[in-house]
Amino acid sequence: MSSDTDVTATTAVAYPNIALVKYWGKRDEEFFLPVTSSLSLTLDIFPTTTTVTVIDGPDDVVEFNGEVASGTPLARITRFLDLVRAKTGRTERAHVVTSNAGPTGAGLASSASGFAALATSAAAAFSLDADQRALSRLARRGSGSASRSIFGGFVVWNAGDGLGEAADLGSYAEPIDGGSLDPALVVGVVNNQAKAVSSTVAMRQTVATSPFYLPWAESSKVDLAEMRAAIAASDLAAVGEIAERNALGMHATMLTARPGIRYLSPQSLAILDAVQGLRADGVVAYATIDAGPNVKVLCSRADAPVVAKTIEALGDFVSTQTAFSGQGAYLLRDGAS
Ligand code: 2P0
Repeated sequence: MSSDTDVTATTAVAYPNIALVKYWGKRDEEFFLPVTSSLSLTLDIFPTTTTVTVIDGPDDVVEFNGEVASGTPLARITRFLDLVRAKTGRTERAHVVTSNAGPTGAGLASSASGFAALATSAAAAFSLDADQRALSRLARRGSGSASRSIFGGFVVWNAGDGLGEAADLGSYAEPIDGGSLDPALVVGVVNNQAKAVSSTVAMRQTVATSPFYLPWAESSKVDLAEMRAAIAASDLAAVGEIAERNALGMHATMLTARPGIRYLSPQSLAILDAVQGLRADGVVAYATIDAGPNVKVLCSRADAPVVAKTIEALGDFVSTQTAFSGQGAYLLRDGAS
């Protein structure tokens, strides 16, 4: 029996989210404060499960998908746990065991589910008194998009105003009513390997150098307002149209960074063509793409099989996974003994 058994262990589960109005660019890197507000759908596939145990040892120990972490991944988690320790006034180290059911670092939102699960489990293990909004703000400090995975369904991350500690309180996610929408996201997986350029680095370079960045950020405010209205009206076609234009605009900002950053591959473009073909055939299907070549196709639950079949018919280079609206982060059990 491990010496961990006499201390508090908590396990949390969180799901990835896919933004329909994207977060791309920080106004404050230390506090993970975004330039723009964003809006997402939490999925019901590819969960992260994370157990945090408070330990007596000298250092945090992290096991990631069965391997002991070191270097940058370990440092990122220790830095995050330092925030929890600072908020609680506690000094103990933690043993973190985390696993992703889906691909890691492939533009499939593993850092969103990862830090939402870590925030939820670490807060419980260190007895941090935090409601969901506070957990969203905490998760944000690990990875911006993780702020949204605290909640299920459609979620808005309010950018807030200002910089530094004073702005921290105003930047959090909250769920919004999805009306009668019952969307599916058919994920066309063309590459499940970790990306060469991280989102953090890519968005920093984009904000600093792309002449298209500010116009996109401005247009994103319009997209968010129109997206809220489209969701309130349960208008899936409008939701898809806005999501697709917002994502393509985000990729335009990366392509025009100096040097340019390109996550889109020929396989991504083949799927975009197939989605256009589906629309020409009267299927309500729209694409969104994140920091990787994989394409997510928004459609109704009823149309998901035909969308998946159409994408798979493109060839062996692509497989699909169909996701629906999923739940927010939750504690699996309290392992305190
Ligand atoms: C999003 N992405 O809104 C956007 C769209 C990727 C493209 O949030 O630097 O891993 O840790 O805050 O959250 C991916 O960026 O970046 C992301 P950090 P994160 O989902």
